[in-house]
Amino acid sequence: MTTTLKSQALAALLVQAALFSTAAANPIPFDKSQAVAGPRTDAGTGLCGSATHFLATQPLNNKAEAVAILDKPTTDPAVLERTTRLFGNLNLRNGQTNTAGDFTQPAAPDALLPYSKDAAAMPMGTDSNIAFRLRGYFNVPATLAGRTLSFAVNCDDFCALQIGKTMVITADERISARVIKQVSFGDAGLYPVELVYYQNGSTAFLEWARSDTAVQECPNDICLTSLTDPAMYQNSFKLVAASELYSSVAGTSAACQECGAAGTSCAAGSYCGDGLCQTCNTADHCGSSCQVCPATARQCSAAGTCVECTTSAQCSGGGSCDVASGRCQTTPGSDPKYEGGNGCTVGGATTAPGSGWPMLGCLAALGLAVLLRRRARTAA
Ligand SMILES: [Ca+2]
Ligand SMILES: [Ca+2]
Repeated sequence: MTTTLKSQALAALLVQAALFSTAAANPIPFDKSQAVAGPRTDAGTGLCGSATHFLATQPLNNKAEAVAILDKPTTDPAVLERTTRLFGNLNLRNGQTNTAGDFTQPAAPDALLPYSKDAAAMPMGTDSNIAFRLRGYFNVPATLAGRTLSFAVNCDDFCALQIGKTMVITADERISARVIKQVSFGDAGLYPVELVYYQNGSTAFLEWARSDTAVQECPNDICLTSLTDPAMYQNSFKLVAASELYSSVAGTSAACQECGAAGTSCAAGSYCGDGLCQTCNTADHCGSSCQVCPATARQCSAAGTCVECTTSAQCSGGGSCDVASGRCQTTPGSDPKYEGGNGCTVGGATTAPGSGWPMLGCLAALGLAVLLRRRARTAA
């Protein structure tokens, strides 16, 4: 890029920053209309990342240029190499010095960006020309719903964080590597996230953190103080943890295959959800045919069929789930349709089904009847 182009870009970004500085902090609102499911209770394992080591004809200048690289097929001459996998540690750096960012060892050890010039990088590269896209879900438990949270990114050269359909943060190291934005989730749930990053040359790092309090957004959108500065932020910023990030709506998608761009598709039995190929294991995408489960059977079983329940917690009124049939059963004796079904018959009289002592009594009666019949046969 020529010096003129660079200064023009800088001027445009400065104007943008100045415009934003006049607006008072107003948390970006989210509600369940942007979530894909209710909150998860199992621990997450991180986001899916796709990193491309690209052939640079000139440095990338904005998100759209990075996305264009990331969407290219691996056969494209601009794509030198691509790797996809789970990323649990969103505290990344390249192999150069002065790339620790705000969060680093010993409290928060950094991970190496793919294509860093370091033998430990997976895979190793040149430290330069890296486009990186992380996709997946951020879990909002009931304890975080309704509060004002503060998201912060710190990156070199560029990163952009989107949640649901809303662009939350764009940080450009030429203006400010570090940006803080307040958000508020009205509802608990699983929210799609996408983090796009690129590195042209020299130093490179990417960090995504959160404070569960309303931290003042940076004056002029230029944050000069480290997010880990105890006097400024009272240690309220923590890196977003792997345990609150997911690679799929249900289960995990460790293969991290992206989809949605031209020429991409997902294998049979999987579907493209929020840019990732995911197993058809949800109520809206169930089984080998990836069917939408009907209102009367909104659970997708492990076998890939739509059922009423897979656990008793999904049965209302204290009923229990018969996992084999996937049907909720009411408490025995209270539902006419089960009456007599599990009872035992002694001398033509049906005994009501039950558990515990009544059942033992029933078995004892059966045993006595058999004994009496044998005696009668012996006598005859
Ligand atoms: Ca760091
Ligand atoms: Ca850089």
